[in-house]
Amino acid sequence: MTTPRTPDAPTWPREFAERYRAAGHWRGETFGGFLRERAAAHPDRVAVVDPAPERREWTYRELDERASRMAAGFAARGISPGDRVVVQLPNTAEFIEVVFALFRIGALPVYALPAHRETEIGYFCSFTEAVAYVIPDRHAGFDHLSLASKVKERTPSLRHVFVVGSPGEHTALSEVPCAPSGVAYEPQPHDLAFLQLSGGTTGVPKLIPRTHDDYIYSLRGSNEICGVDGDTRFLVLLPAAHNFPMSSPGWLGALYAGGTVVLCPSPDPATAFPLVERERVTMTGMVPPLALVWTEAGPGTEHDLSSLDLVLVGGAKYSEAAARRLEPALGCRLMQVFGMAEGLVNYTRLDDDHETVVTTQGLPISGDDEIRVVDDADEDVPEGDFGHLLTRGPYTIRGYWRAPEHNSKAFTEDGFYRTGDIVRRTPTGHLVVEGRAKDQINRGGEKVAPEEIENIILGHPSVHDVSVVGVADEYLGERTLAYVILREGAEPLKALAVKRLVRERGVAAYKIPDLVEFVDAFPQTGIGKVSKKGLRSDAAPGRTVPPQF
Ligand code: OOB
Repeated sequence: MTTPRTPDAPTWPREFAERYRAAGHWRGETFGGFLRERAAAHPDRVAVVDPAPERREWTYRELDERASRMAAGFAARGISPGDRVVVQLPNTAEFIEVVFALFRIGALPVYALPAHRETEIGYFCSFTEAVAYVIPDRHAGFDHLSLASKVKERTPSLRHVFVVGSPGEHTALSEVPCAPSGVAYEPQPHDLAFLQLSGGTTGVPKLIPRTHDDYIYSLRGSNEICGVDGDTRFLVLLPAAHNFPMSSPGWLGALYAGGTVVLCPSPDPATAFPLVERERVTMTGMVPPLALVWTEAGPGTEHDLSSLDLVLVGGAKYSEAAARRLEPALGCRLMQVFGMAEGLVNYTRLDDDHETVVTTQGLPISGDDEIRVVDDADEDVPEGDFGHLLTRGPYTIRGYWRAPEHNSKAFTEDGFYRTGDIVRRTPTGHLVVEGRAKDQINRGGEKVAPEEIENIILGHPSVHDVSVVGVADEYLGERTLAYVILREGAEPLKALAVKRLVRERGVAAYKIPDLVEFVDAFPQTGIGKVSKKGLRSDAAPGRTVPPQF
Protein backbone atom coordinates (compact mmCIF):
# COMPACT_ATOMS: atom_id res chain seq x y z
CA MET A 1 0.00 0.00 0.00
CA THR A 2 1.26 3.48 -0.75
CA THR A 3 0.31 6.70 0.96
CA PRO A 4 -2.13 8.97 -0.90
CA ARG A 5 -0.74 10.64 -3.98
CA THR A 6 -1.31 14.35 -3.53
CA PRO A 7 1.71 15.95 -5.16
CA ASP A 8 0.24 19.45 -5.04
CA ALA A 9 -0.42 19.39 -1.30
CA PRO A 10 0.94 17.82 1.87
CA THR A 11 -0.70 14.53 2.63
CA TRP A 12 -1.11 12.11 5.53
CA PRO A 13 2.16 10.60 6.71
CA ARG A 14 2.47 6.88 5.97
CA GLU A 15 1.83 5.75 9.55
CA PHE A 16 -1.43 7.70 9.71
CA ALA A 17 -2.57 6.39 6.32
CA GLU A 18 -1.84 2.85 7.46
CA ARG A 19 -3.70 3.40 10.70
CA TYR A 20 -6.78 4.76 8.94
CA ARG A 21 -6.79 1.79 6.56
CA ALA A 22 -6.28 -0.72 9.35
CA ALA A 23 -9.17 0.86 11.30
CA GLY A 24 -11.42 0.32 8.27
CA HIS A 25 -11.95 4.04 7.70
CA TRP A 26 -10.32 4.08 4.29
CA ARG A 27 -11.73 1.09 2.45
CA GLY A 28 -10.33 1.62 -0.99
CA GLU A 29 -13.56 2.83 -2.60
CA THR A 30 -13.96 5.50 -5.27
CA PHE A 31 -16.89 7.71 -6.23
CA GLY A 32 -17.13 6.23 -9.72
CA GLY A 33 -16.87 2.75 -8.25
CA PHE A 34 -19.59 3.09 -5.64
CA LEU A 35 -22.05 4.51 -8.15
CA ARG A 36 -21.38 1.51 -10.41
CA GLU A 37 -21.98 -0.84 -7.48
CA ARG A 38 -25.25 0.81 -6.47
CA ALA A 39 -26.44 0.75 -10.07
CA ALA A 40 -25.71 -2.97 -10.22
CA ALA A 41 -27.38 -3.64 -6.88
CA HIS A 42 -30.62 -1.68 -7.49
CA PRO A 43 -30.71 -0.34 -11.05
CA ASP A 44 -34.33 0.78 -10.96
CA ARG A 45 -34.33 2.69 -7.72
CA VAL A 46 -34.60 6.46 -8.19
CA ALA A 47 -31.27 8.22 -7.61
CA VAL A 48 -32.05 11.82 -8.56
CA VAL A 49 -35.19 13.92 -8.84
CA ASP A 50 -34.86 17.30 -10.51
CA PRO A 51 -38.17 19.13 -10.32
CA ALA A 52 -37.48 22.14 -12.52
CA PRO A 53 -38.47 23.28 -15.03
CA GLU A 54 -40.15 19.92 -15.67
CA ARG A 55 -39.89 17.00 -13.28
CA ARG A 56 -37.15 14.56 -14.29
CA GLU A 57 -36.07 11.49 -12.41
CA TRP A 58 -33.08 9.27 -13.06
CA THR A 59 -32.71 5.77 -11.71
CA TYR A 60 -29.35 4.52 -10.51
CA ARG A 61 -28.91 2.74 -13.85
CA GLU A 62 -29.62 5.93 -15.77
CA LEU A 63 -27.33 8.06 -13.62
CA ASP A 64 -24.54 5.51 -13.93
CA GLU A 65 -24.93 5.25 -17.71
CA ARG A 66 -25.16 8.99 -18.13
CA ALA A 67 -22.03 9.52 -16.03
CA SER A 68 -20.16 6.92 -18.12
CA ARG A 69 -21.22 8.44 -21.43
CA MET A 70 -20.37 11.94 -20.22
CA ALA A 71 -17.02 10.65 -18.95
CA ALA A 72 -16.29 9.14 -22.36
CA GLY A 73 -17.22 12.43 -24.01
CA PHE A 74 -14.97 14.43 -21.72
CA ALA A 75 -12.11 12.00 -22.34
CA ALA A 76 -12.69 12.21 -26.10
CA ARG A 77 -12.28 15.99 -25.81
CA GLY A 78 -8.91 15.52 -24.21
CA ILE A 79 -9.79 15.93 -20.54
CA SER A 80 -7.28 13.75 -18.72
CA PRO A 81 -6.70 12.35 -15.24
CA GLY A 82 -5.63 15.12 -12.86
CA ASP A 83 -6.99 17.93 -15.06
CA ARG A 84 -9.01 20.56 -13.24
CA VAL A 85 -12.53 21.47 -14.36
CA VAL A 86 -14.35 24.39 -12.76
CA VAL A 87 -17.99 23.38 -12.26
CA GLN A 88 -20.47 26.17 -11.63
CA LEU A 89 -23.95 24.73 -11.88
CA PRO A 90 -27.10 25.34 -9.87
CA ASN A 91 -28.96 22.49 -8.16
CA THR A 92 -29.75 20.49 -11.28
CA ALA A 93 -29.36 16.84 -12.24
CA GLU A 94 -26.58 17.83 -14.66
CA PHE A 95 -24.44 18.90 -11.70
CA ILE A 96 -24.46 15.33 -10.38
CA GLU A 97 -23.98 13.81 -13.83
CA VAL A 98 -20.99 16.07 -14.57
CA VAL A 99 -19.16 15.54 -11.30
CA PHE A 100 -19.55 11.75 -11.45
CA ALA A 101 -18.29 11.85 -15.04
CA LEU A 102 -15.23 13.78 -13.88
CA PHE A 103 -14.70 11.38 -10.95
CA ARG A 104 -14.79 8.49 -13.45
CA ILE A 105 -11.96 9.87 -15.56
CA GLY A 106 -9.94 11.12 -12.60
CA ALA A 107 -10.35 14.80 -13.54
CA LEU A 108 -10.89 17.09 -10.55
CA PRO A 109 -14.04 19.16 -10.25
CA VAL A 110 -13.33 22.58 -8.72
CA TYR A 111 -16.59 23.48 -7.02
CA ALA A 112 -17.57 27.07 -7.70
CA LEU A 113 -20.80 28.45 -6.24
CA PRO A 114 -23.56 29.81 -8.49
CA ALA A 115 -23.08 33.23 -6.85
CA HIS A 116 -19.44 33.52 -7.93
CA ARG A 117 -18.64 36.12 -10.54
CA GLU A 118 -15.75 37.15 -12.75
CA THR A 119 -13.21 37.78 -10.01
CA GLU A 120 -13.68 34.41 -8.32
CA ILE A 121 -14.16 32.36 -11.49
CA GLY A 122 -11.19 34.02 -13.20
CA TYR A 123 -9.07 33.20 -10.19
CA PHE A 124 -10.19 29.55 -9.94
CA CYS A 125 -9.59 28.99 -13.65
CA SER A 126 -6.16 30.59 -13.72
CA PHE A 127 -4.88 29.33 -10.36
CA THR A 128 -5.90 25.73 -11.03
CA GLU A 129 -4.96 25.99 -14.74
CA ALA A 130 -8.38 24.58 -15.47
CA VAL A 131 -8.92 23.00 -18.88
CA ALA A 132 -12.71 23.30 -18.81
CA TYR A 133 -15.50 25.29 -17.20
CA VAL A 134 -19.10 24.03 -16.94
CA ILE A 135 -21.96 26.55 -16.63
CA PRO A 136 -25.67 27.11 -17.13
CA ASP A 137 -26.52 29.55 -19.92
CA ARG A 138 -28.40 31.83 -17.52
CA HIS A 139 -29.14 31.46 -13.87
CA ALA A 140 -30.96 33.78 -11.46
CA GLY A 141 -31.04 36.44 -14.16
CA PHE A 142 -27.28 36.30 -14.73
CA ASP A 143 -25.70 35.70 -18.12
CA HIS A 144 -23.02 33.07 -17.53
CA LEU A 145 -22.13 32.86 -21.23
CA SER A 146 -20.48 36.25 -21.42
CA LEU A 147 -18.69 35.75 -18.12
CA ALA A 148 -17.28 32.49 -19.56
CA SER A 149 -16.20 34.25 -22.76
CA LYS A 150 -14.30 36.88 -20.77
CA VAL A 151 -12.61 34.32 -18.54
CA LYS A 152 -11.72 32.06 -21.47
CA GLU A 153 -10.09 34.92 -23.34
CA ARG A 154 -7.64 35.58 -20.56
CA THR A 155 -7.04 32.00 -19.34
CA PRO A 156 -4.71 30.16 -21.73
CA SER A 157 -5.28 26.74 -20.14
CA LEU A 158 -9.07 26.92 -20.59
CA ARG A 159 -9.88 24.93 -23.72
CA HIS A 160 -13.57 24.18 -23.20
CA VAL A 161 -16.68 25.85 -21.87
CA PHE A 162 -19.60 23.41 -21.59
CA VAL A 163 -23.07 24.87 -21.23
CA VAL A 164 -26.32 23.47 -19.87
CA GLY A 165 -28.82 25.14 -22.20
CA SER A 166 -28.08 27.33 -25.24
CA PRO A 167 -24.32 27.38 -25.67
CA GLY A 168 -23.77 30.61 -27.62
CA GLU A 169 -20.17 30.50 -28.83
CA HIS A 170 -19.36 27.60 -26.47
CA THR A 171 -20.22 23.87 -26.48
CA ALA A 172 -23.57 22.45 -25.40
CA LEU A 173 -23.08 19.93 -22.61
CA SER A 174 -25.75 17.79 -24.30
CA GLU A 175 -23.35 17.26 -27.24
CA VAL A 176 -20.58 15.85 -25.08
CA PRO A 177 -21.74 12.31 -24.14
CA CYS A 178 -20.65 9.43 -26.35
CA ALA A 179 -20.40 5.67 -26.15
CA PRO A 180 -17.64 4.54 -23.77
CA SER A 181 -14.87 2.75 -25.64
CA GLY A 182 -11.86 0.74 -24.61
CA VAL A 183 -10.45 0.45 -21.13
CA ALA A 184 -11.23 3.54 -19.13
CA TYR A 185 -8.84 5.04 -16.61
CA GLU A 186 -9.59 3.92 -13.05
CA PRO A 187 -8.80 6.51 -10.38
CA GLN A 188 -7.20 5.12 -7.22
CA PRO A 189 -8.92 5.52 -3.84
CA HIS A 190 -6.01 7.56 -2.52
CA ASP A 191 -6.07 9.94 -5.48
CA LEU A 192 -7.50 13.41 -5.23
CA ALA A 193 -11.17 13.42 -6.17
CA PHE A 194 -11.94 17.16 -6.22
CA LEU A 195 -10.99 20.60 -4.98
CA GLN A 196 -13.42 22.19 -2.52
CA LEU A 197 -13.31 25.90 -1.66
CA SER A 198 -12.32 27.22 1.73
CA GLY A 199 -14.37 29.94 3.39
CA GLY A 200 -11.14 31.87 3.40
CA THR A 201 -9.45 34.41 5.58
CA THR A 202 -7.07 35.75 2.96
CA GLY A 203 -7.31 37.89 -0.16
CA VAL A 204 -7.95 34.82 -2.32
CA PRO A 205 -9.80 31.61 -1.40
CA LYS A 206 -7.74 28.49 -0.76
CA LEU A 207 -8.46 25.16 -2.42
CA ILE A 208 -9.05 22.04 -0.40
CA PRO A 209 -7.80 18.76 -1.86
CA ARG A 210 -10.01 15.80 -0.90
CA THR A 211 -9.33 12.17 -1.78
CA HIS A 212 -11.89 9.46 -2.60
CA ASP A 213 -10.93 7.45 0.48
CA ASP A 214 -11.07 10.28 3.01
CA TYR A 215 -14.28 11.87 1.73
CA ILE A 216 -16.13 8.57 1.36
CA TYR A 217 -15.21 7.80 4.96
CA SER A 218 -16.88 11.06 6.03
CA LEU A 219 -19.98 10.06 4.03
CA ARG A 220 -20.14 6.63 5.62
CA GLY A 221 -19.70 8.10 9.10
CA SER A 222 -22.30 10.82 8.45
CA ASN A 223 -24.80 8.29 7.11
CA GLU A 224 -24.44 6.14 10.17
CA ILE A 225 -24.92 9.09 12.55
CA CYS A 226 -27.90 10.52 10.66
CA GLY A 227 -29.54 7.16 9.90
CA VAL A 228 -29.32 7.50 6.13
CA ASP A 229 -30.34 4.39 4.18
CA GLY A 230 -31.98 3.33 0.94
CA ASP A 231 -35.30 4.87 2.04
CA THR A 232 -33.80 8.32 2.68
CA ARG A 233 -35.08 11.06 0.41
CA PHE A 234 -32.63 13.93 0.87
CA LEU A 235 -33.57 17.47 -0.21
CA VAL A 236 -30.66 19.61 -1.44
CA LEU A 237 -31.62 23.13 -0.38
CA LEU A 238 -28.26 24.88 -0.26
CA PRO A 239 -25.99 25.12 -3.32
CA ALA A 240 -25.02 21.51 -4.12
CA ALA A 241 -21.35 22.50 -4.50
CA HIS A 242 -21.03 23.45 -0.85
CA ASN A 243 -19.51 20.88 1.47
CA PHE A 244 -22.48 20.87 3.87
CA PRO A 245 -25.24 19.77 1.45
CA MET A 246 -22.72 17.56 -0.35
CA SER A 247 -21.58 15.41 2.55
CA SER A 248 -23.43 16.11 5.79
CA PRO A 249 -24.82 13.62 4.92
CA GLY A 250 -25.86 15.44 1.81
CA TRP A 251 -26.53 14.28 -1.70
CA LEU A 252 -23.36 12.23 -1.86
CA GLY A 253 -24.25 10.52 1.42
CA ALA A 254 -27.74 9.75 0.11
CA LEU A 255 -26.33 8.27 -3.11
CA TYR A 256 -23.72 6.28 -1.20
CA ALA A 257 -26.57 4.71 0.82
CA GLY A 258 -28.70 4.04 -2.27
CA GLY A 259 -31.28 6.68 -1.30
CA THR A 260 -32.88 9.40 -3.41
CA VAL A 261 -31.64 12.94 -3.91
CA VAL A 262 -34.26 15.63 -4.51
CA LEU A 263 -32.78 18.83 -5.89
CA CYS A 264 -34.37 22.09 -4.84
CA PRO A 265 -33.96 25.09 -7.15
CA SER A 266 -34.49 27.58 -4.32
CA PRO A 267 -34.67 27.01 -0.55
CA ASP A 268 -37.58 29.34 0.29
CA PRO A 269 -40.62 27.64 1.83
CA ALA A 270 -42.80 28.62 -1.14
CA THR A 271 -40.62 26.44 -3.40
CA ALA A 272 -39.42 23.82 -0.96
CA PHE A 273 -42.53 22.95 1.08
CA PRO A 274 -44.54 21.71 -1.93
CA LEU A 275 -41.51 19.61 -2.90
CA VAL A 276 -41.25 18.10 0.57
CA GLU A 277 -44.89 17.10 0.27
CA ARG A 278 -44.81 15.79 -3.30
CA GLU A 279 -41.48 13.95 -3.08
CA ARG A 280 -42.01 12.72 0.50
CA VAL A 281 -38.68 14.23 1.58
CA THR A 282 -37.30 12.70 4.79
CA MET A 283 -34.15 14.72 5.46
CA THR A 284 -32.53 18.05 4.63
CA GLY A 285 -29.85 20.45 5.81
CA MET A 286 -29.90 24.22 6.13
CA VAL A 287 -28.08 27.25 7.53
CA PRO A 288 -29.48 29.06 10.61
CA PRO A 289 -31.11 32.04 8.81
CA LEU A 290 -32.98 29.62 6.57
CA ALA A 291 -33.95 27.53 9.59
CA LEU A 292 -35.52 30.68 11.07
CA VAL A 293 -37.54 31.25 7.91
CA TRP A 294 -38.69 27.60 7.82
CA THR A 295 -39.54 27.72 11.54
CA GLU A 296 -41.71 30.76 10.97
CA ALA A 297 -43.40 29.32 7.89
CA GLY A 298 -43.89 25.75 9.17
CA PRO A 299 -46.85 26.08 11.53
CA GLY A 300 -49.16 27.91 9.08
CA THR A 301 -48.33 25.91 5.96
CA GLU A 302 -51.00 24.07 4.01
CA HIS A 303 -48.35 21.61 2.82
CA ASP A 304 -47.91 18.23 4.40
CA LEU A 305 -44.42 18.14 5.92
CA SER A 306 -45.05 14.92 7.86
CA SER A 307 -42.52 12.88 5.83
CA LEU A 308 -39.75 15.12 7.17
CA ASP A 309 -37.89 13.21 9.81
CA LEU A 310 -34.61 15.07 10.35
CA VAL A 311 -33.38 18.61 9.69
CA LEU A 312 -29.68 19.38 10.05
CA VAL A 313 -28.74 22.95 10.89
CA GLY A 314 -25.18 24.25 10.66
CA GLY A 315 -22.66 26.37 8.80
CA ALA A 316 -22.94 29.15 11.38
CA LYS A 317 -23.89 29.40 15.04
CA TYR A 318 -27.51 28.44 15.62
CA SER A 319 -28.92 30.28 18.61
CA GLU A 320 -30.30 28.14 21.40
CA ALA A 321 -33.61 30.03 21.35
CA ALA A 322 -34.06 29.36 17.63
CA ALA A 323 -32.99 25.73 18.02
CA ARG A 324 -35.71 25.16 20.63
CA ARG A 325 -38.41 26.32 18.21
CA LEU A 326 -37.53 24.17 15.20
CA GLU A 327 -38.82 20.74 16.18
CA PRO A 328 -42.35 21.82 17.19
CA ALA A 329 -42.65 24.14 14.18
CA LEU A 330 -41.66 21.54 11.59
CA GLY A 331 -42.72 18.35 13.33
CA CYS A 332 -39.34 16.70 12.83
CA ARG A 333 -36.09 16.14 14.67
CA LEU A 334 -33.20 18.60 14.81
CA MET A 335 -29.53 17.79 14.50
CA GLN A 336 -26.86 20.47 14.78
CA VAL A 337 -23.80 20.19 12.56
CA PHE A 338 -20.54 22.06 12.92
CA GLY A 339 -18.32 21.27 10.00
CA MET A 340 -15.72 22.66 7.65
CA ALA A 341 -14.74 21.91 4.08
CA GLU A 342 -11.21 21.19 5.33
CA GLY A 343 -12.55 18.07 7.03
CA LEU A 344 -13.78 17.75 10.62
CA VAL A 345 -17.55 17.49 10.97
CA ASN A 346 -19.40 17.30 14.30
CA TYR A 347 -23.01 16.27 14.77
CA THR A 348 -25.31 16.07 17.74
CA ARG A 349 -26.54 12.49 17.91
CA LEU A 350 -30.01 11.02 17.44
CA ASP A 351 -29.85 9.63 20.96
CA ASP A 352 -28.58 12.86 22.56
CA ASP A 353 -31.00 14.39 25.03
CA HIS A 354 -32.91 17.47 23.87
CA GLU A 355 -30.79 19.93 25.91
CA THR A 356 -27.60 18.67 24.27
CA VAL A 357 -29.14 19.00 20.80
CA VAL A 358 -30.21 22.61 21.34
CA THR A 359 -27.14 23.81 23.24
CA THR A 360 -24.15 22.12 21.56
CA GLN A 361 -22.72 21.70 18.09
CA GLY A 362 -22.07 18.01 18.49
CA LEU A 363 -19.37 15.36 18.56
CA PRO A 364 -16.85 14.55 15.82
CA ILE A 365 -17.76 11.85 13.30
CA SER A 366 -14.82 9.65 14.10
CA GLY A 367 -13.14 8.22 17.16
CA ASP A 368 -9.94 8.98 15.25
CA ASP A 369 -10.71 12.69 14.98
CA GLU A 370 -8.16 14.25 17.28
CA ILE A 371 -9.36 17.43 18.98
CA ARG A 372 -7.22 19.92 20.84
CA VAL A 373 -8.47 23.08 22.53
CA VAL A 374 -5.50 25.39 23.07
CA ASP A 375 -4.49 28.88 24.17
CA ASP A 376 -2.56 31.42 22.07
CA ALA A 377 0.69 29.56 22.79
CA ASP A 378 -0.73 26.23 21.55
CA GLU A 379 -0.91 24.86 25.10
CA ASP A 380 -3.97 22.77 25.99
CA VAL A 381 -6.44 24.72 28.11
CA PRO A 382 -8.00 23.09 31.20
CA GLU A 383 -10.88 20.72 30.43
CA GLY A 384 -14.06 22.71 29.75
CA ASP A 385 -12.34 26.07 29.18
CA PHE A 386 -12.60 27.66 25.81
CA GLY A 387 -9.75 28.02 23.36
CA HIS A 388 -8.66 27.55 19.75
CA LEU A 389 -9.85 24.37 18.11
CA LEU A 390 -7.11 22.32 16.43
CA THR A 391 -7.88 19.04 14.71
CA ARG A 392 -6.35 16.21 12.75
CA GLY A 393 -7.90 12.99 11.55
CA PRO A 394 -8.82 10.56 8.77
CA TYR A 395 -10.78 13.08 6.69
CA THR A 396 -9.13 16.39 7.63
CA ILE A 397 -6.63 17.67 5.09
CA ARG A 398 -2.96 18.12 5.93
CA GLY A 399 -2.57 21.16 3.71
CA TYR A 400 -4.26 23.31 1.07
CA TRP A 401 -3.59 22.80 -2.61
CA ARG A 402 -0.51 24.65 -3.89
CA ALA A 403 -0.26 26.94 -0.86
CA PRO A 404 2.94 26.02 1.02
CA GLU A 405 3.36 29.40 2.67
CA HIS A 406 -0.20 29.54 3.95
CA ASN A 407 0.01 25.90 5.05
CA SER A 408 2.86 26.67 7.42
CA LYS A 409 0.51 29.01 9.29
CA ALA A 410 -2.77 27.11 8.95
CA PHE A 411 -1.35 23.79 10.22
CA THR A 412 0.84 22.93 13.17
CA GLU A 413 4.11 21.14 12.54
CA ASP A 414 2.53 17.87 13.57
CA GLY A 415 -0.32 18.27 11.14
CA PHE A 416 -3.19 19.72 13.16
CA TYR A 417 -5.44 22.10 11.21
CA ARG A 418 -5.96 25.44 12.92
CA THR A 419 -9.71 25.85 12.43
CA GLY A 420 -9.78 29.46 13.64
CA ASP A 421 -12.83 28.59 15.75
CA ILE A 422 -13.06 29.19 19.49
CA VAL A 423 -14.75 26.28 21.23
CA ARG A 424 -15.19 24.60 24.57
CA ARG A 425 -15.90 20.98 25.31
CA THR A 426 -18.67 19.74 27.59
CA PRO A 427 -17.97 16.78 29.90
CA THR A 428 -19.52 14.48 27.25
CA GLY A 429 -17.05 15.77 24.64
CA HIS A 430 -19.63 17.79 22.74
CA LEU A 431 -18.22 20.96 21.24
CA VAL A 432 -19.79 24.35 21.76
CA VAL A 433 -18.71 27.04 19.32
CA GLU A 434 -18.06 30.21 21.32
CA GLY A 435 -16.64 32.42 18.61
CA ARG A 436 -13.93 32.82 16.05
CA ALA A 437 -10.33 33.94 16.07
CA LYS A 438 -9.89 33.95 12.28
CA ASP A 439 -10.46 37.10 10.28
CA GLN A 440 -13.57 35.91 8.53
CA ILE A 441 -17.19 37.01 8.51
CA ASN A 442 -19.85 34.31 8.68
CA ARG A 443 -22.84 35.87 6.99
CA GLY A 444 -25.49 33.29 7.76
CA GLY A 445 -23.22 30.43 6.68
CA GLU A 446 -21.72 32.28 3.72
CA LYS A 447 -18.10 33.06 4.51
CA VAL A 448 -16.51 36.39 3.59
CA ALA A 449 -12.79 37.09 3.87
CA PRO A 450 -12.54 40.78 4.84
CA GLU A 451 -9.13 41.10 3.19
CA GLU A 452 -10.59 40.26 -0.21
CA ILE A 453 -13.14 43.08 0.03
CA GLU A 454 -10.70 45.51 1.66
CA ASN A 455 -8.33 45.06 -1.28
CA ILE A 456 -11.07 46.02 -3.73
CA ILE A 457 -12.18 49.11 -1.81
CA LEU A 458 -8.55 50.21 -1.33
CA GLY A 459 -8.32 50.41 -5.11
CA HIS A 460 -10.54 53.51 -5.13
CA PRO A 461 -8.51 56.73 -5.48
CA SER A 462 -10.47 58.53 -2.72
CA VAL A 463 -9.89 55.78 -0.17
CA HIS A 464 -7.02 56.09 2.29
CA ASP A 465 -7.78 52.96 4.32
CA VAL A 466 -10.56 50.46 4.93
CA SER A 467 -11.48 47.77 7.40
CA VAL A 468 -14.28 45.28 6.85
CA VAL A 469 -15.81 43.65 9.93
CA GLY A 470 -18.84 41.55 10.84
CA VAL A 471 -21.49 43.07 13.10
CA ALA A 472 -24.23 41.23 14.95
CA ASP A 473 -27.42 40.70 13.01
CA GLU A 474 -30.63 39.16 14.25
CA TYR A 475 -31.24 37.01 11.19
CA LEU A 476 -27.90 36.47 9.52
CA GLY A 477 -25.90 36.16 12.74
CA GLU A 478 -23.50 38.66 11.21
CA ARG A 479 -23.55 41.14 8.40
CA THR A 480 -20.68 43.02 6.84
CA LEU A 481 -19.70 46.57 7.62
CA ALA A 482 -16.95 48.46 5.78
CA TYR A 483 -15.29 51.28 7.73
CA VAL A 484 -13.71 53.66 5.25
CA ILE A 485 -11.19 56.46 5.85
CA LEU A 486 -11.09 58.90 2.96
CA ARG A 487 -7.96 60.63 1.72
CA GLU A 488 -7.60 64.20 2.84
CA GLY A 489 -9.09 66.54 0.27
CA ALA A 490 -10.40 63.61 -1.80
CA GLU A 491 -13.73 63.69 -3.59
CA PRO A 492 -16.37 62.68 -1.04
CA LEU A 493 -17.78 59.19 -1.58
CA LYS A 494 -21.24 57.84 -0.89
CA ALA A 495 -21.87 54.47 0.76
CA LEU A 496 -23.67 53.37 -2.36
CA ALA A 497 -20.60 54.11 -4.50
CA VAL A 498 -18.49 51.86 -2.28
CA LYS A 499 -20.99 49.03 -2.68
CA ARG A 500 -21.14 49.63 -6.41
CA LEU A 501 -17.36 49.50 -6.64
CA VAL A 502 -17.37 46.04 -5.05
CA ARG A 503 -20.23 44.82 -7.24
CA GLU A 504 -18.60 46.11 -10.40
CA ARG A 505 -15.42 44.26 -9.60
CA GLY A 506 -17.45 41.11 -10.25
CA VAL A 507 -17.58 39.29 -6.93
CA ALA A 508 -20.38 37.19 -5.43
CA ALA A 509 -23.23 39.42 -4.23
CA TYR A 510 -23.02 38.09 -0.66
CA LYS A 511 -19.58 39.74 -0.35
CA ILE A 512 -20.86 43.27 -1.04
CA PRO A 513 -20.76 45.18 2.28
CA ASP A 514 -24.20 45.46 3.84
CA LEU A 515 -23.19 48.72 5.52
CA VAL A 516 -20.57 51.37 4.84
CA GLU A 517 -19.46 53.95 7.38
CA PHE A 518 -16.96 56.76 6.94
CA VAL A 519 -14.65 57.33 9.92
CA ASP A 520 -11.57 59.48 10.65
CA ALA A 521 -9.51 56.73 12.28
CA PHE A 522 -9.77 53.03 13.26
CA PRO A 523 -9.38 51.91 16.86
CA GLN A 524 -5.83 50.62 17.39
CA THR A 525 -4.62 47.60 19.31
CA GLY A 526 -1.78 47.91 21.80
CA ILE A 527 0.83 47.37 19.08
CA GLY A 528 -0.64 49.83 16.63
CA LYS A 529 -2.59 47.39 14.48
CA VAL A 530 -6.20 48.04 13.54
CA SER A 531 -8.39 46.46 16.18
CA LYS A 532 -11.13 44.51 14.44
CA LYS A 533 -12.60 43.67 17.81
CA GLY A 534 -12.77 47.39 18.61
CA LEU A 535 -14.50 48.05 15.32
CA ARG A 536 -17.03 45.28 15.86
CA SER A 537 -17.96 46.54 19.31
CA ASP A 538 -18.24 50.13 18.02
CA ALA A 539 -21.02 49.01 15.76
CA ALA A 540 -24.46 48.75 17.31
CA PRO A 541 -26.07 45.31 17.03
CA GLY A 542 -28.00 45.31 13.81
CA ARG A 543 -31.49 44.43 12.79
CA THR A 544 -32.45 43.64 9.26
CA VAL A 545 -35.48 42.29 7.53
CA PRO A 546 -35.51 38.49 7.17
CA PRO A 547 -33.27 37.49 4.27
CA GLN A 548 -34.87 36.57 0.97
CA PHE A 549 -34.01 33.04 -0.09
C1 OOB B 1 -19.31 24.61 6.68
O1 OOB B 1 -18.12 24.63 6.03
P1 OOB B 1 -17.28 25.93 5.62
O2 OOB B 1 -15.98 25.42 5.14
O3 OOB B 1 -18.09 26.81 4.72
O4 OOB B 1 -17.10 26.78 6.94
C2 OOB B 1 -16.48 26.26 8.09
C3 OOB B 1 -16.61 27.24 9.23
C4 OOB B 1 -16.18 26.67 10.56
O5 OOB B 1 -14.79 26.72 10.73
C5 OOB B 1 -16.94 27.59 11.50
O6 OOB B 1 -16.27 28.82 11.61
C6 OOB B 1 -18.24 27.81 10.81
O7 OOB B 1 -17.98 27.60 9.44
N1 OOB B 1 -19.30 26.87 11.23
C7 OOB B 1 -20.01 27.02 12.38
C8 OOB B 1 -20.93 25.94 12.40
N2 OOB B 1 -20.73 25.19 11.27
C9 OOB B 1 -19.73 25.79 10.59
N3 OOB B 1 -19.93 27.91 13.37
C10 OOB B 1 -20.80 27.75 14.40
N4 OOB B 1 -21.71 26.76 14.49
C11 OOB B 1 -21.81 25.83 13.52
N5 OOB B 1 -22.73 24.84 13.61
O8 OOB B 1 -19.86 25.62 7.07
C12 OOB B 1 -19.88 23.26 6.92
C13 OOB B 1 -19.30 22.14 6.35
C14 OOB B 1 -19.85 20.88 6.58
C15 OOB B 1 -20.98 20.77 7.38
C16 OOB B 1 -21.55 21.89 7.94
C17 OOB B 1 -21.00 23.14 7.71
